[in-house]
Order: sequence, then structure tokens, then C-alpha cells
Amino acid sequence: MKKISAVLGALAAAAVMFTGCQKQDLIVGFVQAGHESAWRIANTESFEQAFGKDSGYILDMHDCNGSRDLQIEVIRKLLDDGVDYLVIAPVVEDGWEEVLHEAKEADVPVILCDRQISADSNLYECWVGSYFVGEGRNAVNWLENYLKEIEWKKERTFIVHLQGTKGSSAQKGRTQGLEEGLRNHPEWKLLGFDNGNFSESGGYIAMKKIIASIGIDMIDVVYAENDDMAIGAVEAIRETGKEPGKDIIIISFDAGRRALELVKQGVINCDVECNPMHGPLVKNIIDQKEKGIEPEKIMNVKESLYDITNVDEVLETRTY
Ligand code: GYE
Repeated sequence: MKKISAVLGALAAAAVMFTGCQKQDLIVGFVQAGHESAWRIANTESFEQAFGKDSGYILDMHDCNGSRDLQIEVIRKLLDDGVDYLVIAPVVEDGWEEVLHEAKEADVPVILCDRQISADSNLYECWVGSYFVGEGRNAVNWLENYLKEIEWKKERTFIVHLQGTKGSSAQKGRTQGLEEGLRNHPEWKLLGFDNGNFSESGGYIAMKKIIASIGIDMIDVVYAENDDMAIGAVEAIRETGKEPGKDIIIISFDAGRRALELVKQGVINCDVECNPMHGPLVKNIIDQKEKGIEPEKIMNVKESLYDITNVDEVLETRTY
């Protein structure tokens, strides 16, 4: 009897020691910009998967509904709660200095993903995302080639620009690409412009407004800064009886599945890919940091461009 209780006692002590040594899951606060687009939903899911059950982390995700001010409020709350890491997908580039100083004081490492910020780079560990100016340039390049290919004869090419969330890196970069194109091509004219805030309804309303003010007949090209706005614009164009993709060239960004189906149908002519799969990359950065390895300051994700010539390849495997 004595022997049995001694064994049980030893086992109990071992169990206590074992749980005592067990590594606690680290808490990663994820301050997501919002849920405005299919891209954003895919981005959130990528984090949920990478930081899911058995990942060794607990993801504390907050959807900040397109508000930078709400993001700042949430960050302060997460710092109060004592998170181990902060991952921020900033809505806009400005206004981050103060709260990032607070994170630094609290000794909480900050990883930025998706859009960038205009603050001192010592305030964050690293940034993971797309090269947005390059995306804009790729779209312009595609248009130059396409017009040659279809032997475009018009003296002037009239472009409508549907812009994403003002002040976000994705908007600034893609807009810069178009502006450079307009400067290099005096025969290209900006005919209409509105902000659609990266949402489908925003794109639809912006396109309706433009059509109401300038009519549909002169429009040659729509440059929509993401898929959701392009899909909204397609809807607005169809309501006029015109055929998007045939009567009007449609250029989009993101290359999510729904838009790629429209590329296949010839409704969207060109879709510049923007890769939302940041979750595993950010998890890898945190894993490395835990081992004392410092991440690269800037990490650009791989991306491509799709039109009717290569869309089939990507549709086979596109999950989002
Ligand atoms: O293109 C758009 C989203 O910042 C890259 O934001 C992101 C952009 C993406 O709402 O669909």
C-alpha cells in the first residue's frame, strides 16, 4: 500500500512539473483593417488558419471596420491586456507614431502587414505586403500592349478611374501607376474619377454617378483599383446596355476567384494579382523571433497578372 501511494505521489509530482514547464500559447493581437472586400476576407482567413488550433498561438482578431481611429483604440486595449505580439493591417498610412511609441514602451513587437505606414521604421519590426506601385505599373503596361494588340485606332483613349480607400498604400500605389501612365501617354485622357472605397457597392455607386454625369458612350477604359469595385462597375455598365470587356476595357486588381471567372468570360480584361496570404508569412516571422532570429524589414509577396491568355492556369487552384 505504502509502495502504491509512493508511486502515485511521484506520478502526481511529475504531472505538476510537466504542466509547470509547459509552454504557454503566445497571444497575437491582429488588428485587421476591416471586411470591405473579398481580398480582405481571404486575408483574415489566412491568419485564422495559420494561427489556428495547435499552432502554439492564440489569435486575438479585431475587425476595425475601415477605421484607423478604431484600430488605435483596439491597439491600446490589447497593450493593456498584455498581448505578446501586435500584427497591424493599417487602414491608412498616416497617424501611427504615438500609438506605436506606446507599443515600444510596453515592449510589444509590432508586425505590419498589407498596407504600409508613414511612421519611423524603428517603431515596427517589419512589414509584409504587396508592391502596390508595381501593381499599378503592371496594369498600365498591360493596357499599352493590349491597345497595340487589338490595333486600337482611336486618337484619344478615355479612362475612368475608380479609386480605393483614400490614403491607403494600395490606393496610393495603384493611383501612382495610372498617373505615370497618363503622363507617358498624352493621348490617354482621364475622363471620370470617383472613390469607391474598395467595396462592390462603392464601385457600383461611383460608376453610376460617372455615367450619369458624362454618359457611357465616350468611356473606353475603366481602371478599378480592386475586384469588388470592378464587379460593381460591371453591373452599372451592364445596366446601360453596354458590354463590359467588349465595349469598355475593364482593368482590376486582386485576382480573387469571382473576378477571375469574369476574366475567363471576357468581362474583365486584365486582373493584376494582389496576394492576401499573409498569415503563414507572419507566423513564420514570429516563430523566428521566438528563436532570436530578426526578420527582414520588408517582405514583398509574390504576384502575377491574369488576362484571357493565362486565366485558366490560376482558376484551377485559386481557393479565394
Ligand atoms: O486590394 C483591396 C482591399 O490593401 C491590398 O485592400 C489591400 C487592398 C485590396 O480592400 O481589395
